[in-house]
Amino acid sequence: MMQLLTSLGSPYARKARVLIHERGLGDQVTEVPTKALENEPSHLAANPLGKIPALVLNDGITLVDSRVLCEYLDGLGVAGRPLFPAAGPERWRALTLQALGDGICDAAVLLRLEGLRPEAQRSPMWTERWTAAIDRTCAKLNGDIGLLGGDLSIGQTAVAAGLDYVDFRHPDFGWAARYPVLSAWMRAITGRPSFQATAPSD
Ligand SMILES: N[C@@H](CCC(=O)N[C@@H](CS)C(=O)NCC(=O)O)C(=O)O
Repeated sequence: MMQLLTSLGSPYARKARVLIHERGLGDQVTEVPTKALENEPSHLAANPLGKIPALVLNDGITLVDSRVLCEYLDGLGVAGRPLFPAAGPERWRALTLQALGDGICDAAVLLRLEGLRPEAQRSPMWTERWTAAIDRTCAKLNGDIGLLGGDLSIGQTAVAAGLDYVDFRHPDFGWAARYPVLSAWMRAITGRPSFQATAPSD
């Protein structure tokens, strides 16, 4: 059995959890709840960066970074369609969307960490920059919703995981009210059983 070091709140790990559901891999992967900031020795042995997700394969080799391990798992899929298009423009669209979705997560995680610092130590400059990055990405996708069309891809999965994480950690961000086209797309994708089964929680 492969082991996915994961948490219920991580938007990066959620991509893998959605993919496992969509690609029929539930009986090949065990989820190992892992608190990223607690530096458990088994976690650091698997990933010296101390980040989740990480995937320990049956032969003990470990894959790190959600982009890497998601593509590996997709190659093992036994149900549904691949989330990583094999080649051509569709592949680059999916990978670019994945980078935008992960980038929303990066900015939202940094905003959260900034918010946990004592108020006097918070940086208005960085707070503004990360907020603007998320908002611009939402505006871009809202204005060009065709980018998010077609069969479920790792790109769509990453964007949805990122936006759901924004709502989870920053409920007052308000992107859905400002970007109704994107919000309608989000309602549809998060209605899938794979997203329903993996909604973020603490
Ligand atoms: N690029 C990485 C990002 C992973 C990441 O930053 N995960 C967070 C949890 S949501 C984490 O482990 N943070 C702990 C740390 O940065 O030390 C991926 O896609 O897997």
